[in-house]
Amino acid sequence: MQKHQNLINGEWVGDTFAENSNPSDLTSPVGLYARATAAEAETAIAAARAAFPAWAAMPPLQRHAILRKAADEITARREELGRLLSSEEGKTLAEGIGEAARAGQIFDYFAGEVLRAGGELLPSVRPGIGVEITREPVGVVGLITPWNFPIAIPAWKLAPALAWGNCVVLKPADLVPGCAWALVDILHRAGLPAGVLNLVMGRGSVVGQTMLDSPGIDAISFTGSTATGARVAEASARLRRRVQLEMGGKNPLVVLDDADLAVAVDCAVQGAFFSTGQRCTASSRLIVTEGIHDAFVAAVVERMGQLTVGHALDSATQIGPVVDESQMEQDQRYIAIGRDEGAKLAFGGERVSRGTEGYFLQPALFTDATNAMRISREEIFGPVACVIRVKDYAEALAVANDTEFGLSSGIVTSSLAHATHFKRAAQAGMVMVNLPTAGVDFHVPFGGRKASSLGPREQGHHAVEFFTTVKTAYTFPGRP
Ligand code: UN1
Repeated sequence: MQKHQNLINGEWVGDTFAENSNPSDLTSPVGLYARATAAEAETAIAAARAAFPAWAAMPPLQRHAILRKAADEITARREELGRLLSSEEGKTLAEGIGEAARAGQIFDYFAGEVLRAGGELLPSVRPGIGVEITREPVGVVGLITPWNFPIAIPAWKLAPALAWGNCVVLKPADLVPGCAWALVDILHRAGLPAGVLNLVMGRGSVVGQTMLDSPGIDAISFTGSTATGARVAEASARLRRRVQLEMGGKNPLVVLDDADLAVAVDCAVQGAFFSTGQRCTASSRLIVTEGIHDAFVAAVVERMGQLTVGHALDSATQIGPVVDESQMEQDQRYIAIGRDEGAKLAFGGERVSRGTEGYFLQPALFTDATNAMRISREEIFGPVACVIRVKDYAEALAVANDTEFGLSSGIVTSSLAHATHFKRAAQAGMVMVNLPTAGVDFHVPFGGRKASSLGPREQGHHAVEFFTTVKTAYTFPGRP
């Protein structure tokens, strides 16, 4: 099996490796990937610090060229990268290739942002004085990325960090080091100077903890669970470090009586079960008004019966495996909890076997759920959704907002009045009308409210808020 080392200060290093497993086929691991020690993580942080002044001062056209070159290689290799992604994470090949292509688009976009960096020029309130507002890189940025988007999330944190002149220490999720390694290899060969980008694959308790405790890291961008996010925030507060946290979701999809049934079913099935439901933007609460409720449930159940669950690389597969044993246990535990709470399991929920040894789970739909049940309140992060029946739009909106989370919120309706009201009243960072709650563009802000997010938005130009710091300079040119 091929061995993949960590990149620290421009060198590939490390001699302890762990197997990267394939959730579709536990007998065919993806490769061996290094596990960094705490000392290696410290070295990576120091290398990033040392590389920062020269990288921040590098002429924009050179930075642009490196990111552009990386974008081109990612795009050209999207099928191979997609296959690697689907092998290590388990989403279908079509989803894997789509995600790899998205990573290429993200680098392309941020290569352009390098050249668009600018500032503001204002007259002072005092005569004869000018004020310049400019942005500077933050310094050394720590990126901690989750397993469910093995290439897109590293890309959407790395590209803006590098574009705006920061140095990076990247710690990808332990379960999916493969795509992060491939991305770092591409960027390294595209010409990044030594130390500008360091890859420290390994355990959260070792590598992640070292990053949290290090005053050498000026900012941390994290995507993952709400519980881990809270630890990142606490450790960072002690060090007065900037944080950007993207955490859980319990996203509502409201379906009103006036919805087009086919659109509603499509949004629900896509949003709840595609990517095996392993998205913080997944629609896990389907809030349905009583006039359409029975027809909607019947149509969703029928569609679910047609979904093919199987090996991620099999072209017929629509729902790949669950990522690993502990996520499988969590999904099944919540399915049991839902039953105990009195919700009705209308479809699926059983572990199924296929030709290979993997974590295959039939997507599950609960009906007769209330918004007070644990299955309606806690993030499951699997292909499990519940239907909550409501009287009318007003009740639907109240239920949609009655959650500790606030990432994405969707509505299916043909009423302009309801759609418009919902866009304003939904307590979420993102609102989708006649679209699934999951699946976002790469060039506009991404993020949520309440327990879902903390700090400035990711993606698009808005990412500038996190990856740069503002300087206000006053000049009095007429003064001798
Ligand atoms: C999407 O829905 O297209 O972890 C992206 C997640 C999110 C990304 C979702 N940060 O699921």
